[in-house]
Amino acid sequence: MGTEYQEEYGADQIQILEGLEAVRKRPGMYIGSTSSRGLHHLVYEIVDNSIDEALAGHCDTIDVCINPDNSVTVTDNGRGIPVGINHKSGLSGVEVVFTVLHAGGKFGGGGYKVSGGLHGVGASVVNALSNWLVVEIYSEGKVYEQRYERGKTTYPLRVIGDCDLEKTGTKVSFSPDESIFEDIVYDYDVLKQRLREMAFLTRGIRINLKDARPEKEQEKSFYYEGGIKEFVAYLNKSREALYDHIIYCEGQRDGVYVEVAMQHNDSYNDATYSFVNNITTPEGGTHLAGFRNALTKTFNAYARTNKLIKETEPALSGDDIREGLTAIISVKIEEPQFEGQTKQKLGNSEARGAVDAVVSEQLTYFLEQNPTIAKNICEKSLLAQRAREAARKARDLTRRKTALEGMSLPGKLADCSDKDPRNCEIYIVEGDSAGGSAKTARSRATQAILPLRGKILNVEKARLDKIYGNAEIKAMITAFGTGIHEDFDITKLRYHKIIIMTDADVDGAHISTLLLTFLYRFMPELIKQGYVYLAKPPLYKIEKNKKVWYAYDDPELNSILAEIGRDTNNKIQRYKGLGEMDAEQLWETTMDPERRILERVVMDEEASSEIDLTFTTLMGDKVEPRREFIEINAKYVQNLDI
Ligand code: TTJ
Repeated sequence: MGTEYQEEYGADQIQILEGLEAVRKRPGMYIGSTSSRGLHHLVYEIVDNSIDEALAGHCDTIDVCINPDNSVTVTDNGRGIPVGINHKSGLSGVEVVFTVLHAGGKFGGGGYKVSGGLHGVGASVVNALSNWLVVEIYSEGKVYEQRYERGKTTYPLRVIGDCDLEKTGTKVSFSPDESIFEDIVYDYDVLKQRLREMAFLTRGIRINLKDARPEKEQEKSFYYEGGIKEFVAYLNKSREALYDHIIYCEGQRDGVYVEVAMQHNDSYNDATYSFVNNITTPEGGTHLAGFRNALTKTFNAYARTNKLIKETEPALSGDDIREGLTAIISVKIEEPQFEGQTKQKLGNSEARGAVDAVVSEQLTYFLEQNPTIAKNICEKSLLAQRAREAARKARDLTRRKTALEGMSLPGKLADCSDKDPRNCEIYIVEGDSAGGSAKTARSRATQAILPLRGKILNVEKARLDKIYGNAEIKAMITAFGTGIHEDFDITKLRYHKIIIMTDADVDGAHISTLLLTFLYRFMPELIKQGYVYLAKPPLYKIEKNKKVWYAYDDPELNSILAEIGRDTNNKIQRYKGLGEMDAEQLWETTMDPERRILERVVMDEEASSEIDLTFTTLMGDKVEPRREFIEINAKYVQNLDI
């Protein structure tokens, strides 16, 4: 049967096999990488197909299940992938979808196919990168099935049973190929975040996620009637909103479907996230530019007309209006063009005009209808304008100072002697006493120490002028050498390792988070390029017969005790802070490059709205969401890689 079937295959089939072989040879070209990120992309790739069916108006529920064998099953209640024979290839529609590269959704039906970017490469790529894949289609009272192995068809589409006439849909299970991926274990939380985002971006869809692996059983359902309006509410949940309403604009122009939702809060950050065909565009692009233009233009026009700004006063800048703004821009385009180094920036010029037109028109109307909200936003923008002016003056002053005095490093910095940044590290140390030990302990050639006193300024809750006036922040900026904001120049970075060293307790964790918040908001490139680390001091010192061990967590303590025997001669000391270690111990355990543990701080740009939420929740004013957040999700610290 196998050979007979293969003989029926002609040139088309040979091409198909070559196509999928290319995917297996260079998987990174198709799914970005073979790391955990690529592994999770497989799921999004499949779910995208069901989302497309939902956008076409034929599907309202998608189930995603992580199975006990770590395969994944995606089920929808759409019309089902066509089971009929495609005349050109002689294959069933199903087989075309799973074996022909770039065939996803391109046939029949006039459906609105919106995939793009890294996604939208099609189900055939998932198939090629799976050990096995099984698809079932429910259509016209029959259940169809086909199975593939490493992308290769094992038998033609067949009927395996009957089902209810009303039941329609598609079910796909696949098992990622462990010879392709670095790791094939799915992370429930990673899928949860992305599926939640997909649900926000597709109003009215229900997405159910289930983990069926023993010991890991859990499930979650996402359904947002308000779509991106609820996304904005979710991002603002740990903030004080400036007004209750969530401003919403929607429209279509030049083949671009535009949706925008926004609401200001009392913070000073711009939390705008843009998407194209449900894919995040961390580098923005034409849709974001159109939005910003419309926002600036519309608010200035309103403020002038209503005499909120005098004729003699300068216009509000975009930054002023976006201070404390949370916004989602979501566009859908038939053929998105992605630009930039990482292909995360939308290039289609028609998107600029479409977003600009839709937002300008509807926002103008909204402001006219809601004068109280309009005035509220304009007043906040005017305050932002004044603070920005004050900050600019403060910055000019420090700039002039450094120009006059040369690069004057902060007095508290104990710098290293080596001047090659690649060899140099700077330890940011909490408190003067630990700072003192670190200065004694360090290797002078390559390790610099900057002690910071007491609590660090929470940049989530301070305006720019206050931030630039803060002594600890000024010390860090001058020590790093890169400058900040528009002056930021990573090539001037004086240390290729910026190491945050704080006590291993709650206060220490808080200080680390404050420092990371500052770096994330003001010098994100440092994190993106992997220059930021957390030092990991030991939690325990164990002594027995004059021998010493250090344990960095409880499991390690237990394994050391198991090894040396639990007896009364053991002396176990629980370190409460860095201050309890003398310089030698600090060197041995936390600073010696040969022995220390460093955690590199990583940032998943595709998850930036979640990272943002992490910082606002951890650092914001509202206590309730913070508690909930810490309880369910110590995630952000766990996100740090060794
Ligand atoms: C395409 O146009 C004709 C009617 O069916 C349309 C279709 O293919 N719908 C569809 C595909 N619904 N769901 C899918 C699908 C679902 C999964 C889980 C995986 C794949 C590859 C497709």
